[in-house]
Amino acid sequence: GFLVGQFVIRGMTCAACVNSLEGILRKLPGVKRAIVALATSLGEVEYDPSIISKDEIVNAIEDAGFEASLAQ
Ligand code: 9UX
Repeated sequence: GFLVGQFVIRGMTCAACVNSLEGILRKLPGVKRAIVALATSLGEVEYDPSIISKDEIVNAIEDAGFEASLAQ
């Protein structure tokens, strides 16, 4: 089944950052849903752990130019 991961994302400074990052996350294989909040620096991603891991999601966020860590 799907899991939900929460990530702390640093380095987002405008709404376009949020939209861009959400688009990148939603295109990742295994990602079903992605919501990013600028005000709280948090991202929530629903994903299939048989296809993608939390660490791979962190790496994708960092490849997009932000700093990411696991929130839980
Ligand atoms: Mo806004 Mo984010 O101009 O990298 S898109 S700061």
